[in-house]
Amino acid sequence: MTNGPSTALVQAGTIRPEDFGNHITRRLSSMKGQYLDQTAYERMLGQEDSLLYEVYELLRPEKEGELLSGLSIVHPGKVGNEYFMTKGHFHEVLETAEIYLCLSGRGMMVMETPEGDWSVKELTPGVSLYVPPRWAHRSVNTGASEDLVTYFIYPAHAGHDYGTIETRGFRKLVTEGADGPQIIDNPKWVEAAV
Ligand code: PAN
Ligand code: ZN
Repeated sequence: MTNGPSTALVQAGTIRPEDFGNHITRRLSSMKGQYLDQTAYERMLGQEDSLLYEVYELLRPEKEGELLSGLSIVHPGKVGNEYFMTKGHFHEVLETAEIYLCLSGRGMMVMETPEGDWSVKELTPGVSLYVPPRWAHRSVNTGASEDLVTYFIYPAHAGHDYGTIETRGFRKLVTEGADGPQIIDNPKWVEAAV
């Protein structure tokens, strides 16, 4: 597991850890209710509150006109059959987009809109992904042993709505099947109250 931004980047000298003002770490305990296999989740948590992912972000004023950018690093692992993933969110200002560039590792971006559209796109090194306004997004590390490292840029005033996903979940989940990663319906997905 890495303790900082991907070594490739650091060696290239393009992005240095000291450039980032914000370092966010998310552990298993912050993902309560998000993984399908609750028994596996509780069992894992009883052993260790594992580090699932980290975000390094450049500190800029959170106002219109500014951009926030940084690295998202999802570590490899699974809870039951479900891969380590980010919490995922809508932007509080729903009409704001985001660009992701996959730097290393392998994974998927799970996305959906409040209107019911969904999409899952593969992330491999060099893939650039445009997340349009209104689309919630979550990155999933489907690699066996490598970190999934992405570089992201989004409008600084976007804000994060985590509550909607915490309550409802995503419509689709990515689990390990017999032939590798598979997209399944989330049986626990909750339709929004009208
Ligand atoms: C990213 C995400 C980052 C971590 O910077 O915040 O990948 O995911 P969660 O925020 O869902 O925990 C982004 O999409 N910012 O808007
Ligand atoms: Zn976002």
